[in-house]
Amino acid sequence: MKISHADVFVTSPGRNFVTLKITTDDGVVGYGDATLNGRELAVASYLRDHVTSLLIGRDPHRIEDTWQYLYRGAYWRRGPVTMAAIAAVDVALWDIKAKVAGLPLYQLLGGASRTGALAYGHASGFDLEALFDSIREHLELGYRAIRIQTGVPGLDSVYGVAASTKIGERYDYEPAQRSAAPSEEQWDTRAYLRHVPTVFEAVRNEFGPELPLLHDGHHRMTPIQAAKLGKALEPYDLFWLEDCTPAENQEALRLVRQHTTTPLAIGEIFNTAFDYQTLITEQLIDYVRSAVTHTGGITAMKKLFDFAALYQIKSGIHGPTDISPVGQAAALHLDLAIHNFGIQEYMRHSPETLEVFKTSYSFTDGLLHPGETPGLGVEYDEQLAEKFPYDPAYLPVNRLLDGTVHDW
Ligand code: KDG
Ligand code: MG
Repeated sequence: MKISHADVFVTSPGRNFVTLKITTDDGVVGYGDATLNGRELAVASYLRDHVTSLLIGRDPHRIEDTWQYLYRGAYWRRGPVTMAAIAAVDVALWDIKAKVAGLPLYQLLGGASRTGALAYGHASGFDLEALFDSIREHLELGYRAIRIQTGVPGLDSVYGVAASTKIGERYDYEPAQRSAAPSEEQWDTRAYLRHVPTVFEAVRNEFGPELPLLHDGHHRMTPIQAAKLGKALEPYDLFWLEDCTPAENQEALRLVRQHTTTPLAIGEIFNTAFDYQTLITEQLIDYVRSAVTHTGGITAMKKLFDFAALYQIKSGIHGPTDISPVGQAAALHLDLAIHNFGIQEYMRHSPETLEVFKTSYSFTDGLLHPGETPGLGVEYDEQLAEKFPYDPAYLPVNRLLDGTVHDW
């Protein structure tokens, strides 16, 4: 069996996605997600201009060898563009292998370790009333764990707060705005630190102690500010506090950890296991947040989770709507198979997205399941996808009140 074609598709059914399709000489097709929010065309070019021709004639079953060939062979290692491109190839080859075996992918990863993957959804609101409505709506949909993001008094827009909290309108907070340049937002950490604990107190009073609650700090705090927030949130028993600092400085988390028992999750902008080396070996975090799509695919993520398992650190795979349904399905197969599963992020893709990407995963009683279709269980409708051409969109830029550019 040999790879005969490798094609890259860019489409925008509600938002931009990059998809790699690998076809074998006997007609088996595998898909990989190569979407990098706001930088989509860079990954499409990396694949089209430097990778697809190298795949033709290769044995699709040699997944590890192909991974090493692309990673080591390029000489230039790591980085979001490279690792998203490698991830797309890797996931497409796993899709092919599982289809040839006639098995859902999770069976090739060791089989199911659980009945389904606990998923968390995104509730948000500028004020408590809107936030509570959003939480109730998520509970009605069956969510059993919920991320809480709120407005901050004095700030017009805040990361993670949807324009509408009604699911089906603009419930999916989409930070990437369709325009030729990024929008700009404002930020005030002191106002945020004063406000957030009062919101969690109100949510616990209204919804009780059982519901797992999460919060995303989106890299906006210094280590000492993050330590302060972690301490302040301890009475509200968070499932995790995510991305409390910009963690390319891994040592920063040592300081946070010394001050708080609030569990820490990090890694949605990481792209290799090396980004976690200190965090894992020193047990400075509790959850690994990488996306399959951005961290080298199933092959790299399985190794990363096995490494984390040695230190009792669990998974919390990144699953916003800018991960395509192909990337989300890949995550679900891993979630079902690995022992150290923690939780899976699950925002809902728009109806247009789900018409282009036909999925076989399901959501029942708060648990996601990848389904039993051989392979990943996702089909891509090429003809329909052509009706949604690429439309530039950028993530925002954030500034402090005095105009200084800040992490967003
Ligand atoms: O592309 C950026 C988004 O994926 C990111 O902002 C979402 O922080 C995020 C999350 O936790 O889902
Ligand atoms: Mg996040």
